[in-house]
Amino acid sequence: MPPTLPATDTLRRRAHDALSRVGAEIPEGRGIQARTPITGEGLFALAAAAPEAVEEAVAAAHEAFLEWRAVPPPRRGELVRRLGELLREHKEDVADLITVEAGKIRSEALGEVQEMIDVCDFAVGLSRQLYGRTIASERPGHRLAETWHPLGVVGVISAFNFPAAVWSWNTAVALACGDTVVWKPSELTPLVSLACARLLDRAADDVGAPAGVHRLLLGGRAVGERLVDHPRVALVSATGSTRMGREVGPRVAARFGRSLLELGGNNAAVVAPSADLDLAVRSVVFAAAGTAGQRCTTLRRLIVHEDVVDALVGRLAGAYRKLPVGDPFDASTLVGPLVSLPALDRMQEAVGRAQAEGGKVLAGGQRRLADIAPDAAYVEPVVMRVGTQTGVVREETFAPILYVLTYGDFDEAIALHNDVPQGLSSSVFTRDQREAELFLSAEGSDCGIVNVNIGTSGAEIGGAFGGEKETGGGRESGSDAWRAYMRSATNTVNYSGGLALAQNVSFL
Ligand code: UN1
Repeated sequence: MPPTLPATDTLRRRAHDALSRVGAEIPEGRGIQARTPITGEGLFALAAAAPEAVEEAVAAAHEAFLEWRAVPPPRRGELVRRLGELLREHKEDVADLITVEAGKIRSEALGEVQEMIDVCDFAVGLSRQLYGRTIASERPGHRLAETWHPLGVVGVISAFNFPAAVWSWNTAVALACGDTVVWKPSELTPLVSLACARLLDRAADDVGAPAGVHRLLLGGRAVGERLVDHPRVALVSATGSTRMGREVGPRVAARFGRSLLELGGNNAAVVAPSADLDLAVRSVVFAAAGTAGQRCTTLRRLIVHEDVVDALVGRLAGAYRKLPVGDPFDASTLVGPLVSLPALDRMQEAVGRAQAEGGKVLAGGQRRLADIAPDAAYVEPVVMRVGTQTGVVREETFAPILYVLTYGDFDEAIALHNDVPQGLSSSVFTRDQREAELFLSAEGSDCGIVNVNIGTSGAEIGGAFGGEKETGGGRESGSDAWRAYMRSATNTVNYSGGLALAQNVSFL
């Protein structure tokens, strides 16, 4: 049977139904076109916020902040708990919208909503654990302590590839921390954001939180710029390309705001001769071809010991040839569409450049389904051998391209691994404990995420998420990433009855 795709009308109805179950209205109008990468066609014309709307949204969020910051943190946690409950109830609906708008296969779309539920649970717990330290004072009768306070309005700018989860990492934690949020999602995924925002509004209503704790702004670059430059936005948390971060970081810094940047990844895995190759192949294929290569944690470089490279690439090429590419709603599909035709152009250009630089394609690369969906970007993930780590291999192309390099000794593998501008996620496949520990050590991987015998993508929310170098340095989600959403105050309390100056200074 020839492959088929759902009709755009069917997808439009599916999105419409999911939104109505969530209780969200579709703000029909002009400025934003909701599309589906499944057919590449338009779904709804939506009203975009005018840049002036940023002022009103930030003012409302600030107003709400003045109230919200005084609510005891465990009570703030109740809002996040309610959001988690609503996400459980509407898991399928939000996942439907993620598949329609981002093209994720079903289990990955459901996984994204699970990630949101998980971070809500985390943030509810966090709402009782915003710990400060008590510090030993050098003076008698003094207490030295650190207190954490809410920061203010947090501006969240998110990308198409995790259209809901990245918002939830920021929002669940920010709300528990006592902040309020103004969200500018990707223009490619407005429907997902309408659903998320509606669920949070409902949660706020249910628990009696101020309505302004969250505002959604559907809009383009001008809206994002106003948010970034707004003096009332205490923290800008932005996920996207390094190019975007290069603009956002300095602009926020110029007004002494804070930024939390999650930018490009050019993630690698090292495969040592002792590696369990069965495990490595399965991990690599998921990390490199999963989500059609459109995660910032996607595996893009594979650094393989020369003794095992032939065996490994043979098996990888075999696995790649069998990857089912197509309708992401079809349960047998593993690779859905790229988000847009320009994304496909960028992929093909990168493969062409790598070939011109001496690379050889081992499997994949053909466009698929163009006959039935000329506006959609279905493509076979590519695995290719490259001789050196130059040119295009050092860049992040947001597509399923895996470059295979070889190494002779482990120090060389680490050097190759670290010799790119980005520093998000990394893995080593080895059964040699010395290699594993070296990779995890200060002399090993320079990334924010460093794994052993598991791929680069699919991090759990309990750990802090983020990376070094051109990835931007921010940390989101678990561990103590919450501190970025709060400000600390150092308190000295003198209960001695006398005056003792620090450093033994005498005065008066
Ligand atoms: C992203 O691609 O922007 O680790 C986030 C992962 C997911 C999140 C990725 N938990 O792949």
